[in-house]
Formats: sequence, structure tokens, C-alpha cells
Amino acid sequence: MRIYLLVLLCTLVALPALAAPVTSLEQAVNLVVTDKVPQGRDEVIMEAWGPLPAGTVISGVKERVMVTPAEGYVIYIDDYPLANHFHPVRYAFIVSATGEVTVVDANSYPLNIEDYTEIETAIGERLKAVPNRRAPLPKDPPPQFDSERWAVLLNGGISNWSNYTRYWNDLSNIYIALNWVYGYADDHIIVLCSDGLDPAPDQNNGQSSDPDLDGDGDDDIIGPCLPNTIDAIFDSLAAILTVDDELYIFTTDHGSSNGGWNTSQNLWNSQTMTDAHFASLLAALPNCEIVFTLEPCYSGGFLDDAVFPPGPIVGSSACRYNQSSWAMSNMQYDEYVFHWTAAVKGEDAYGMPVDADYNSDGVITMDEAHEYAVIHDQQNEEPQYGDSPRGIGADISLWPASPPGNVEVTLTPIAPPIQIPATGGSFDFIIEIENFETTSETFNCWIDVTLPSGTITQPLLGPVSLTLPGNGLIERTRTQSIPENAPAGIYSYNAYVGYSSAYIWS
Ligand SMILES: [Ca+2]
Ligand SMILES: [Ca+2]
Ligand SMILES: [Ca+2]
Ligand SMILES: [Ca+2]
Repeated sequence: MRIYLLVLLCTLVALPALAAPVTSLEQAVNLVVTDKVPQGRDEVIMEAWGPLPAGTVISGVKERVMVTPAEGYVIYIDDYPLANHFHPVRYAFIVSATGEVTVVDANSYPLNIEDYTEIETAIGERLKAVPNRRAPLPKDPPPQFDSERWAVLLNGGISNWSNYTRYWNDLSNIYIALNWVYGYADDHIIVLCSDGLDPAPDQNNGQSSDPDLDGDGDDDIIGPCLPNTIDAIFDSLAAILTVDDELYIFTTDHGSSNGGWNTSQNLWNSQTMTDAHFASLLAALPNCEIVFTLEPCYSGGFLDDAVFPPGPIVGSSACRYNQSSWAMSNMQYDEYVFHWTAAVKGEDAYGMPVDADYNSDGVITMDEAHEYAVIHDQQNEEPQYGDSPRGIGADISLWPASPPGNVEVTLTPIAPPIQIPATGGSFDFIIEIENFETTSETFNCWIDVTLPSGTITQPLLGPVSLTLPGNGLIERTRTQSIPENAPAGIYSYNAYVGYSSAYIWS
């Protein structure tokens, strides 16, 4: 009798091990993590859906993933949380009755993401905690030029689930570089970002994108990043731009492959822009100078379409046509555009100085910016570059397209030598600026002083923006007062014309 009972007990114990029913999402997630996530749950992003009846269609944004063979649970697994979408992902299916787990490879996150339950993981929480941040503003920006330089900055983001905070940070960083370092006028920098000015949350941190990218109180985002708004902007530019103008285009966000070299960039509300469409927008413009910098996954697939003769045009991308692009390890910016922007700006988004002027001519040309970004890019991506005519990127920067104007500035002291007593005083001088070109030139003029210690001061006068007609001449007499407490020694008074201290003509 005793023996019989023992056998019965063993049978009862053994049965559940053969077929363990799964009765909760949590159980399903734990099974998948144990069986299929060797790197550990905190290294992946997971979303779970179920229990679902047999015959439920499971779809990613880009594909049909499976039809559930039985009642069970679906767990979406992103093994590469720092890559921009769309990259390889997995869907696990757990049969309710038996706990059997199968995994299907796919390339996109769930179409009906709103039906899924987010599974808390360390990396998922870090991604949502990434702050919106603005790079420090340069201390002495150049005045804005009236020159015909335009910029279009785009971030689609797809949806508020996938519109990572870092995309806004990428836009803010390049906006500050264009406006505060290169003197692009505010109203010549057109920014289309996710849902535009809609106050509804559109970022994965649950917040709405701040339209003010540089924090000066003036909105910079003008509209949503949708096919019709992009087309409307390029239609306007086609009417405004002439061959003497310059256009800079920057895109961050996700991207997709449509097979081979055919790729697209994702826009807001799950819309897309194909490489061919982007190229058609550029083709409709006059043959002005065009530079574009692309961050999305598969963005290398835009170069074969959009870099075309006669140019001048320079394009670069974070990755090849068949590669994902990546966030920085701290997830605050995207890797390639973080370094590219640092190169042209002379400092990175954290204020660390950067020198990408490889030929030491005072100008960061487009080949140099790309080279700097390639050298410093530490993620699993191969940035791409193309220009037409071949090599023209070495002659193009974000400064106005024309080469330095033949404009000279001369300072002449009145009644030299100038000696100022210890009690202070003043002296007079003539400043003369002559344009030796036959066409009009627009530039800045400023004056600084080399102190007896050798230190050069901030500008004492200017920078002021001036336009001189062909062969024009300006001559002015100015008085400089010297305070009593100025240390004794020899002072040099320096005048400059050019764009900024980074780009001096004379
Ligand atoms: Ca919004
Ligand atoms: Ca602003
Ligand atoms: Ca292509
Ligand atoms: Ca250079």
C-alpha cells in the first residue's frame, strides 16, 4: 500500500515538468528571458502581448511576423537598443498550455505597439530617462549674414514610441552650430520635427518636443516632419534659391531598407521619404551648392541617388546602404552626427574643443568634417561620403560659398607715435576698408588688441556686418580711449575683415 502511494506521488510531481501551463505575461517573459536572452533582460527592450487566441496575426511595422499556432503570449525582443530602427529584432511565442517557446526573426517593432505591455528593463529605463539637452552656446557668435544660405533640418521619429529624445538633441546641436557659429539667419534654418508644434507628447520620454532648439525664447521648429510639409518646403526653396546660393540639409531619425540600394528615411506618423524622392527634391533646385548629412539607418543608400552632377554637392551618411546607424553609448546623441557637428563647430556638444582643420587653413571643409567623424565614430557603422564634382568637398564649408573676397582693411594712427600717459587718455585712428573685387562683398569687420602680455582681447569694436559695392571704399576716423588702470607696455591694435575669427580675409 505504501509503495503504491509513493508511485502515485511521483507521477503527480513529474507531470507538470512535462507540460507547464503559462498563465501570466510575467511567467511568459521569465521563460523567454531564461531560454532565449543569454545577455540578460536588462540588456534588451521587451514588449509583451497576450494571452492571445490561436490564429492571431502578429505584425511588425514592416512585415507579417507570424500567425499564432495556439493560445499563447508574444514577446517582442530588441537585442540592439542603441541602434536606430529598423534593425533585426525577434518575436518569441509562448504556448499557454505547454510553455513551449519558439522565436521568429524580424526587422521591425510591433505594428500595434499600443496593445503591448512594456516590460521594464534597465536599458529601457535608461533610454526613457535621456534628457533633452542643449549644447552650450558660443560666447561671441558672429552676426547673422544676409547671404543666401539656407538649411533644412529634419527629424521624423515615426511615433512617440520610437521618437528618441536624442533626435531632438541632434537637431538642437546642429541648429546651434549653424546659427551661433556660422551666422545662418534664424529664418533661413527650416526645422521640421516629428509632430511639429502640436503640444501632444511626441518623444519617447513622454514629453512634447520643445520648438526652441537653442533656448533663446524664439521657436525654431516650424512644422511636422511629414511628406507634404517637406515637399512644400522644397517647392519654396526651388523658387527662392539661385545658383549662387547654398543649401545645407540635415536628417536624423530612423530609416528602412526597401531592398539593396533602395532605402528610405522614416517621417512622423509612420510616413516615409524614399531615396529617389529625396533626390527628386534636390534635382528640382537650381544648381546651387548643396551639402547634406544623414544619420538614419540605411542612409548610405541615399548617396547613389542624391549625389549627382553637375553639383556642387556633397553628401555623407552615418552608415552604408545595408547597415543600421547607432546612438552614442550614453544615448544622448547619435554617434555620427555628434562627431560631424563637433567637427564643423570646433567643439562638441559638451563644450570640449575639437580640431578638424586637418590642413590648418582656418576652415573646416566638408571632407574634413567627414574625416573627423569617421575617425571618432566608435559604433558598429561605416560612414559614407560622396561629392560631385569629385573632390569638391575639399573646397566647400558651411561659410558663404564664395572664396574669401579680395577686401583689405588698414588702420592708420593720427599723429603717431601713440603714447598714453599712466593717467589714461585716448588716440585717434583712421580705418579704411577697400573692396578690390568688381562685385559687392558682404563681410564682418572687428577690432581687437594684443596686450603687452601677448594676450589678444575680445573684439573692442564690432563685429559689424558690412556690404561694400565693387571697388568700394569706406574710410572712418575713430577714437579709442584708454583707461587709467591699463598696464604699461606696448599694445597692438588689430583690425580684421572676414566672417569670424575662424575665417579671416584680411
Ligand atoms: Ca508635440
Ligand atoms: Ca530659438
Ligand atoms: Ca539608393
Ligand atoms: Ca581646413
